[in-house]
Amino acid sequence: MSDDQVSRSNGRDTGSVAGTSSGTVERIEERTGEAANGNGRDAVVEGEPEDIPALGPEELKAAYRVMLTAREVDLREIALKRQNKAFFQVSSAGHEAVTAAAAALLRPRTDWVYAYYRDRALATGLGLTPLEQLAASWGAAADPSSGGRQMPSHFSKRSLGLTVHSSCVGTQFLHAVGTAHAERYLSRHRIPGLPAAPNGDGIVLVSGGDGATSEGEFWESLNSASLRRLPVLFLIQDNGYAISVPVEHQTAGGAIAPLARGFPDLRVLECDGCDYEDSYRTLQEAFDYVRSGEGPALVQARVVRLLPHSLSDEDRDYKTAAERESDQDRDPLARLRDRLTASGAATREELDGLRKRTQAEVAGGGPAAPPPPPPACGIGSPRRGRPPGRNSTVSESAPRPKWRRRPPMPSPCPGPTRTPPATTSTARTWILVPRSSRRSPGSPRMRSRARWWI
Ligand SMILES: Cc1ncc(C[n+]2csc(CCOP(=O)(O)OP(=O)(O)O)c2C)c(N)n1
Ligand SMILES: [Mg+2]
Repeated sequence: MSDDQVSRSNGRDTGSVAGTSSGTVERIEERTGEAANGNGRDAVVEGEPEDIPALGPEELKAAYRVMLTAREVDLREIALKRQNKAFFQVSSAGHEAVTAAAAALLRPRTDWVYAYYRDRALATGLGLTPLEQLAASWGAAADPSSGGRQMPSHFSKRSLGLTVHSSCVGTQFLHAVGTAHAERYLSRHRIPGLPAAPNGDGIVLVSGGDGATSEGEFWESLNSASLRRLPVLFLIQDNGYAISVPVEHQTAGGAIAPLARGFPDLRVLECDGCDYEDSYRTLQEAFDYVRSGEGPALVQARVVRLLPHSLSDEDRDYKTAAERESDQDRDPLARLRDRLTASGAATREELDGLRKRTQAEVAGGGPAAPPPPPPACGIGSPRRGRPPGRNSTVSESAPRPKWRRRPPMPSPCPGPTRTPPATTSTARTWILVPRSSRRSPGSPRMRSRARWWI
């Protein structure tokens, strides 16, 4: 959907989504339960471009399977966290439609993907299995991302072109632009020792939240991508919050798309990220533009965060009951389920059966199945060494490095020579003395001066 086809509404699609019979959705709804009143967020976009055909029932069912799997993995991880078997949980519930659509449009092993922690449906659609995802939750060596050392939901797998990323929000944008630049450069120039182009004609999808667009890296990357007309698609999942900070308090004007429109050659589009078909159409237009080589694109997808920021957060402290309830009304999984049953593409029984099979697959052998083994060098171990993962040079049988105390550092400066100023204050004040000075021979002098100088 192009940006001139977007119209702002009061954010409520009251048609068919409320009162869904989906059990997965009901479980998420159980945490709320107060009357819906609307949260005033713009959500629904109208109009359909006529040149892009509607999706067929099989494509919609395939999308539903991906979204359902992602939701069930989230629910399983929440259960494991409550049993203290997973050490962290950050949910993608509410973000599944637009991310599943992105996965359907990507070419695995050709395109590059820089995901973020709400991209479970994207990772699932690309081929990251539920057990591979849960291995990260357990901190297990089988986790393809980091061998169990990264936080859960930091989806990556080399063979899928799903790159590893940091927990610092926004860092992925620059990595994505660098990759696009390298991809294009290597497709035009030969560098001895490097392949002609890592992936041939691959493009780069980078995904992030509305809050991450406040980071400098985001603007640096937009500038570079626009300047060089790089093949990057920026997918911004706007759920209205950066943890507890509403987007209106974080982003000038409350939305990123209008701010990005000044960049030359950057195609800026918006969509209802809770609606699979609208997301698919909009992303298809963006992908086509980026693949044509004309420049980068940015899609702002309006989504909802159906659960708190993470399981360590309490959204009742900053979202009203009415807002939480109206978020549930936009649940993308329930919407697609209703769409499938209303159009006759699937029956309720069929979808219930699919859900049972998905739950069994996610449980991976039943709820009592023991978690896979943790990494050989456990998290929290006082010993240092690289994990025995794919890229490691340390084998499990190699002797472990010995723990030793670092030698004291020489004092970086001998200390000032001037007389400390006279003070009339009798208040006691403190400063932090650097660790190196505390260990250095000059440290008693520095500590005594510190008392005079504040
Ligand atoms: C550089 C940096 N600053 C702050 C944080 C803490 N933090 C983690 S997630 C988050 C919110 C990000 O919000 P948004 O980009 O909208 O993504 P959402 O969680 O809403 O999907 C923040 C501030 C961080 N991880 N990195
Ligand atoms: Mg957000």
